Amino acid sequence: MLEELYQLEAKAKNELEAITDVEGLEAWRLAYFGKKGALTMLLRGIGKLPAEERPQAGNIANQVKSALEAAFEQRQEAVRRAALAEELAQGAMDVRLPGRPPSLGYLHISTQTLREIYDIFARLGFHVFRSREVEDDVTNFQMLNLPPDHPARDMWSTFYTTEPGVLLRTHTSPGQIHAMRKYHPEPFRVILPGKCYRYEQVSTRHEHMFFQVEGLAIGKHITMADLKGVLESFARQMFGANRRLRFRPSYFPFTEPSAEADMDCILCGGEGCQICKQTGWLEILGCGMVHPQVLRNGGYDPDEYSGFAFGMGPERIAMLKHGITDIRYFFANDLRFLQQFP
Ligand code: 2NL
Repeated sequence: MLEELYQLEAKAKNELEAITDVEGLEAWRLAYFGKKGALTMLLRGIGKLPAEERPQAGNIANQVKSALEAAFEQRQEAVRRAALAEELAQGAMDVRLPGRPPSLGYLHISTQTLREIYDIFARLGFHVFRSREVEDDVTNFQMLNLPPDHPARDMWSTFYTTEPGVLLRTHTSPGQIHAMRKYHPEPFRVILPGKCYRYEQVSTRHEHMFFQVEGLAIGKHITMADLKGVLESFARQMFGANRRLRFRPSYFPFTEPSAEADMDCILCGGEGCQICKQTGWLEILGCGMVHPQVLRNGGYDPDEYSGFAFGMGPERIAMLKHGITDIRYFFANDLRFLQQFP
């Protein structure tokens, strides 16, 4: 009997060592501890032993039983650990995702164009003069030869405020008045960039806000030849060394004479095409010699001083340069448009 118990213990432990899964454990448990298990049967047999053998056999049987129970639990724990390790290894994921690259900002296409314009005029001796967007009627209109009932006021649809005589500037020209009043009687050259506002009611093809860049040169002996030379230099630096300009008579209340400057078409070079509407020419800005009364309003004596002025829309310049077909793209803030000009 004792021999049988020891043999059973050894055999059971051996088998247990080889078990690697839950099913094997359960089969082993049934084989030894089940109702008809080998150990159960042996334990039952103890009762049939002669009385003097029973205590010792019972003792050993209990030791074997405890030893096997402990061995079973140990093995069960080992199998569980192995299963968990396996599961973790199978479901493992790489948490080292690549980082998100920081997206670099860049300047709006209008700002880029403005800065190109500043650079070109800086080389021609013009500095940037900044001025307010909220103006008074006197500076925005009257100082520029536009008295209250002047019909040319129709050229600008104006945003008026509830404050009498206070409005949003319709062009950057009032800033030029501020510049003249600041620098008179010295000669000077400035460009004045900034936002302007128009109360567009009829057409939805324009924004209510747009940029303008005006230039003003005041001095003794300034002539229209200076105006033409400066603007031709600008066109060539902006659009290419061989560009040609032509000047067409026009009208502005604050210049006399006034002109529109056209540039030979950058697409067809003058042959006639879609963008120049078969004319061969593209209108790029308005200009003229500063009206004597405007010089006087700025503090200059027109008998001694003269000057030229011009005004352009940087969005229009950018549209020509980059082939942009609608001015409303500029401030619609659609990234699909803006990202084309990084
Ligand atoms: C245009 C035309 C122009 C001016 C602006 C100006 C300013 C003063 C005196 C004289 Cl203080 N002139 N500015 C002159 C001619 C044309 O702008 O079509 N701009 C988009």
